[in-house]
Amino acid sequence: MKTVITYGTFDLFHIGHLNLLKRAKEMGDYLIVAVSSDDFNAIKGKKCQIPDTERMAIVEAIRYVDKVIPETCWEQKALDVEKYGVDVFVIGDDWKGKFDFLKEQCEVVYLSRTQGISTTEIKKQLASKDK
Ligand code: C2G
Repeated sequence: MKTVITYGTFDLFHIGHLNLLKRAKEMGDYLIVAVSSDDFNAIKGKKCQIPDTERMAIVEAIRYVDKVIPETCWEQKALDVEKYGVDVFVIGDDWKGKFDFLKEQCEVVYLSRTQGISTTEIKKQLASKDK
């Protein structure tokens, strides 16, 4: 069994997130998704609209996803790769190069992002409609 892992906030879930998870699953047989906790997002400087419990439940309900774990710190990736016997680490290419240190433990793949959609953009559009 080929295990794939990816990490993300998945706030205001959208097609860019879904495309990433679909393509990540296509790289193996078992997909683990680490969803950033609210506390960790505060460290990342990201303010979420949707609380971590709900973001995890939404990701868990997606057919491509086999297991959801919390992402609580930057350092957990190397430990997760060992703990879950991960073969492939996947993330969007906005992070290109940032996780190359994992290449000692597993394959590292940066997938192209879906153009024209982002949580930040969704928030901006909603905010401008309120004006
Ligand atoms: N994504 C994408 N296309 C978009 C938007 C997002 O492919 N239009 C991808 C991102 O590249 C990422 C995943 O969807 O791989 C989740 O995106 P975010 O929720 O924005 O994740 P982020 O906050 O960047 O968290 O430790 C890593 C971080 O937790 C990643």
